[in-house]
Order: sequence, then C-alpha cells, then structure tokens
Amino acid sequence: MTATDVTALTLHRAPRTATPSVVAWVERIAELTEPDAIHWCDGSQSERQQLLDGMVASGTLTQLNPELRPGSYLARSNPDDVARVESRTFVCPADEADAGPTNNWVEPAQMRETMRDVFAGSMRGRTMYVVPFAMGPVGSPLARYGVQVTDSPYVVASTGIMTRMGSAALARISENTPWVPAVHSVGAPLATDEADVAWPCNPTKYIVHFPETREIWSYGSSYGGNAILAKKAFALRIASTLSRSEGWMAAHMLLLKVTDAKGTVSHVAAAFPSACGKTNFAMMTPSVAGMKVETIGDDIAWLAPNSQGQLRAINPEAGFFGVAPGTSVDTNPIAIETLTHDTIFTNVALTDEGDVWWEGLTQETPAHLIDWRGADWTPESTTPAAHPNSRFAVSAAQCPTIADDWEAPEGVVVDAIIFGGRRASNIPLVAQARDWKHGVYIGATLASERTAAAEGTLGELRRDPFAMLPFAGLNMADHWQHWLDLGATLAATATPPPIFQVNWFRKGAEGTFLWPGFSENSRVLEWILARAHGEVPADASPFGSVPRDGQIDYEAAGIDRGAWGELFALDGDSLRAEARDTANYIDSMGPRVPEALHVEHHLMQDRLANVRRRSSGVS
Ligand code: OXD
Ligand code: MN
Repeated sequence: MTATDVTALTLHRAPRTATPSVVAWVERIAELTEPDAIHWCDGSQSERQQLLDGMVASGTLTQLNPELRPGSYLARSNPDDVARVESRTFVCPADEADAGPTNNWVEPAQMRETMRDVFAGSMRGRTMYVVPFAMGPVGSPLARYGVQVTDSPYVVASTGIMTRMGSAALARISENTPWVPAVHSVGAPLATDEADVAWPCNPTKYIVHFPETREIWSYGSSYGGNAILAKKAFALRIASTLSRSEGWMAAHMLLLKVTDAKGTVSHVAAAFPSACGKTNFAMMTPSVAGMKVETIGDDIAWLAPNSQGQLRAINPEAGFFGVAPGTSVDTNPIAIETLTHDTIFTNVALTDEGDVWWEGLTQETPAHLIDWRGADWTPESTTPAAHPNSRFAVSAAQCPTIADDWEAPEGVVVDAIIFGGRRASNIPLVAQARDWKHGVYIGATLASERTAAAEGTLGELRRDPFAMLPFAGLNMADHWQHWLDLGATLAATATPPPIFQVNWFRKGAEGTFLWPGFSENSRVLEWILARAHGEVPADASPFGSVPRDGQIDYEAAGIDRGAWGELFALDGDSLRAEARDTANYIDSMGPRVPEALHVEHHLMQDRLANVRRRSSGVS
C-alpha cells in the first residue's frame, strides 16, 4: 500500500469526532505498519459481536455452550505467549537515572529506531483497529484518555471489557486533551494468501514505554498486560510518571466499599503484590455479622487529593482480568457468579459439555477435558489442564457486589490504605503505621517470602515496593518521594488516611497457615476501620499499633489463643536480620532514596534493638 492509499483509507474511515492529532497519528502508524484495512472502533454491542463472531470463524475463539455460559468464549494462546514478560519490558526516559534500578532501559533514540524496524510492515495482511478508550468514567475529572492501535481483534475485544472503549472516549479527546498513544502489533504480517494461525505472535517481544512523551509501543505478544496496553502499561507505568507531575498517584491497588453493621460507609485501598489474592479480597464475602463489602476495583486505583485534603480514588478500569486457577465457590463465590456469562476466558480447559474448567474450580476433576494447549486431558495427565496464569476478562458491571459508587466521577474518599505481602514469618497479621511516613516506609519495603523461614531465620525476601516493582515507570526512589509528597499535600489541609500493614500468610512452626484468610479477613478489616474512625485504642509494637486483646474475635475465625499469639509473635534475631536486609535493599535503590525513609529505617531498627529472641504477641 502506498502512503497515499493509507491516507485515503485513514481519513475516509475516521469518525468526524476524531481530533486531527489522533487522525494524523493513526495515519503515521498506518504508513509504518502497512495494514490492509483500518477500522475505527465505536465500542458498540454490534461491533463487539462482529469481532467475536469473526474470531470464532478464524479459530481464535471457541464459543462456549450458550446454555451453560452465555455470551462467553475461550481463547487458547500460543504456548510461548502466556504471561507478562518483564524481561522484555522497557522504560525509556532520556536519562537512565529516571528509569532507576528496577527498570530495563535503552536510550530512547536507539529504542525508537528499533521500534521503527520491528513495526515496519508488521500489520501487512491484517486490519489495524483504532481503539479509543477512557481510563476512569468518561468525563470524570480523574479520567485520562488513550488510543491504542492494534492488529489483534482479541486485544480489541479484551480492551472493550477492561476499559470504557469507543466513540464516547474518542469524543472526549480534543486538541486540548492530553491522550496516550499506544501502538500494538502481534508482529506476524501475513503474505498474500497466507493462512493465519489462531494466536499470531512473534518470538521477539518488546513492551516499551517512553514516559516523557507518554507513549507505549508493544510488539510480538497478545497476552494480558503485554497487549491490553490500557492496563499495566498506561494505568500504572505511564500513569506513575504522569501522576507524579500532576500531583496524584497511580497505585497497584484494589478498592473496596465497606458498610458496617451501624450503616457507616468507608472505602479502603489495598496494595498486594501479584498473586496474593487481590481479586478474592476485592470480592470478599465477610464473616463479620452485619458487615457489607462491595467491590470498586480489583487491581488498579488512581488516588488524588482534593482541595479539602481528602484522598479520592477511582478504579480506572471497567473490567477484571483475573487469574482463573484457584477461583471457586469456596475461595471467591462472587467471582464465580460474575463469570456465569459474557466472559472471555484464555488458556483455561474446555469440558466435554462446552464449558470451562480450571484447577481448583471443583473438588471433583472431570474425567475428560481439552487442556489449554488444545490436547485431550484426563486426571492421569501430568500437566495442568488450565495454564497456571489462565485468565478471565469480564465486565466489572456484571459483578454482583459492584458498589453503587464505583463509577462516581469524583471518586470515593479513601478512609484507610493497606499494604500486604505473602510473609511466612516476622510480619504480624495487622498493624497500623505510626504515621504517613512510617506507612510509606512499609509500602517501600513490602516483600513476599519465597521460602518459609526456619525458626530464628528469615526466608528469602522478594521485595515488591508498593506492589509496583514491575509497574513503576520511573525511578522507584522518585515514586517513594511522590508518596511522601502526597502525604504532605493531604496533611496541609486534613489528616491523611491511616496506613496499615496486613499479612494473611504467616505460618506456624509446623509450616501451616495460622490465619484462615478469605471471609475471615473481614475481622481484620473491621478493626482497621474502627482504628481509621478513631473508635478503639490499640497496643504498641515495633510495627506500630496492633489490636488489643479481645478486639478481634479470633475464636469466631476458628483459631485458638496460641495461633493468635503466633500471628503477632516477635522474633528479635529474625527481625534484626530482616532489618539488615532492608537496609541493603533501600540502599540498592540508589542516591535518590528520600532521607525520610532512611530515618524511618533507623527508627525501626531502634524499636527492634531490644526485642527478645522470641516473645508471644499476647500477654
Ligand atoms: C496482574 C498482575 O495480572 O499484577 O494483575 O500481575
Ligand atoms: Mn495486578
């Protein structure tokens, strides 16, 4: 196709509402990638159905049995394209120091040249879809806009679930609206008459962010965060730099609405590293009598201080892209109900009845399945039927516990912030940070433990600061400063929300979990909110304030006094070993680490200095 053809094609199809800078950009990308056709997405139901039908016809999707799972589809990816690839994810500001020690960096001019090379002609034989989207409710002062071009109809359909996609978003983008351009190609051009495969992709992959120009370029993968660029690439990596310059915060956090037995409504934002059960927490069925927990978001929150010193939050997404294995009526009945219709599943197993299955869904394993690779599978098979990172993409609006204020344009007021990791040792079930700076220290040093510690030792820690390790599109130390600055902004007018640390995963001497988790986490949530509203006193610990005896009904949660004590036990040697590891880790973030965090670390070390070798958490 010649440049003139492309211009004609682009301009001819562009909706009248498309602003000239979007049209010009689409033209430029089309000239580079040379698609056969261009489709501007309007986000309508009929467009969505046409895309889905087209993918069923081409073999990308299998329609599930409409009686068992109406409006739902199964995709099987290429076995080499099953997860985010952090090793191929790049953050490319002009100055390497702005990417910091946690990101892959390449000099931007050089990376641009590489992008030009790999994208040249990459869409030949395919349709380029132009996908305008809003992150946040369209028209909300907290919403931001983007346009993704992609040659993958699967990515279009997924983005249609995960964002507010289509004409309404496009109409919001004017010459005065900043918008994020995101270019995506599966990297598999088709020669004339060449048959397509079900899941085109390329062994070479790039997920590239240019934070200064707020651009995203992704090549070679169609899977999840590699390709649905609105999610991790925009709403976290680009937004982490954007929000820093604009005075708000992009956080890898779920958002909850909680109504207690007295009818008091609160909202909570919580950060947990990937694979710590965020979706389960976001859809919790509380065991506390009279408490109602409703869902606002399960993965990303954008937090913004307002002029009254309140911290407001929106979920910028419109859907859930959750891990399927382990999701069951026992672990997350709300998710199971959410997934009963209009869901796109990827890499789960297919039953003989045309429904989906994954490990953990039912206690009884079906006698025969088609596994995620498309092969016959029986319980004797030695490989999992569903890929461990198999996913569902489903609209948040169809979640039975979606909160009535989940699309409030001004966001909800955050009453408490929670950080949690998967810790076998050291970290108590719950503690309230002494103040905002201490809370930022907790977020900055957040970790999961790879192996259970033997007594008096520490398991290997995987640090995941603010659960943002793979998602901070900036120097991590600058992100920490940004959290400190946010607290200072809030404190100028009001008291910032309290920050808590939780740990559902502590293990006892026998290596078993001490706390039942799931619904019982509502007991911890109840205490957190009582503290946030200044309703109850607390005991002091090196971690901050911890529950007083009798404030959390652990017996109702099914655990005895011994286990309760273990959940708060202090092991001086192990804690001091962790503090030494923490000091090295903080230093590893380089010279930009805020002095306030070094100070917090010394304060923590002082508090740990006299902790005895082993002391129970209860008196
Ligand atoms: C996710 C992640 O998929 O955090 O949400 O990895
Ligand atoms: Mn996530």
